[in-house]
Amino acid sequence: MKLQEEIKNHQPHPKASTTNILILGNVGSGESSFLNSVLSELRREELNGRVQEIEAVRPGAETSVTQHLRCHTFNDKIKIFDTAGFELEKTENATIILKKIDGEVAEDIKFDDILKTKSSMEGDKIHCVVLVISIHNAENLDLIQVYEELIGMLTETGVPCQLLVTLNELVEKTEDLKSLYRRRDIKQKIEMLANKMRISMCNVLVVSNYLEEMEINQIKGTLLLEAFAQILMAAKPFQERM
Ligand SMILES: Nc1nc2c(ncn2[C@@H]2O[C@H](COP(=O)(O)OP(=O)(O)OP(=O)(O)O)[C@@H](O)[C@H]2O)c(=O)[nH]1
Ligand SMILES: [Mg+2]
Repeated sequence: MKLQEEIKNHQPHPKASTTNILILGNVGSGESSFLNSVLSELRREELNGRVQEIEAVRPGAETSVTQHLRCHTFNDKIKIFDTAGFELEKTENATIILKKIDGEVAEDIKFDDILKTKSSMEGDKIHCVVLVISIHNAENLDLIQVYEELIGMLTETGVPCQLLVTLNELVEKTEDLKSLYRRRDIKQKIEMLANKMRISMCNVLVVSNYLEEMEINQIKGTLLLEAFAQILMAAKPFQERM
């Protein structure tokens, strides 16, 4: 309850009218699932605890299910931008998006249009980028290298970045989630990812998204809200420096 309240009461720094979060990752990493899961938690009273699929999600898709850059506003204070996941062979899409982050992104434009239009868009400055990766890619060195480059670019622009690791069915039984941070196998994989991507462990978050559940539950909910609260917190110092 406390976490949900904390997020509901979130106020951006006075220099920003909303806190703007961009979710980025490779196809199928769980970007839209994370958005759906977090919003289901935040809106749990009005949804009566049901899980809501706001953005479409599809297992095993090779090209991105999400086609447009889409903005979701929560409480008029938080904007979350869900993007089309990039394919490993086409990572220039992600790179170009990041290059523009210093500028702005706008809702509802087609992914390709973001790449074409440069300065004519009216949009929002991004205050934090959430890079999503699935733990099943923990050994995918090509992908890890791309993430490392993206993190490097973000560090250069000064935009805060959080790495969000989504779990898979092998490691996300309720019992596992209860003791998530005590599990050596998960911890090792995440530390290895952080190491290879050169991102501090304090900027790494782990969640298990709602997929087949009809209703939210406390164990997943706590992880999701903790992650989201940390994302909002990461955005603040950047807003202050704007
Ligand atoms: N087990 C498990 N599977 C997940 C989780 N998050 C995502 N997935 C799987 O990944 C699939 C794709 O998730 P999406 O949220 O659509 O991925 P996306 O990053 O938005 O992908 P695109 O929009 O296609 O670029 C889901 O249908 C699930 O099968 C998770 O936390 N746990
Ligand atoms: Mg998606």
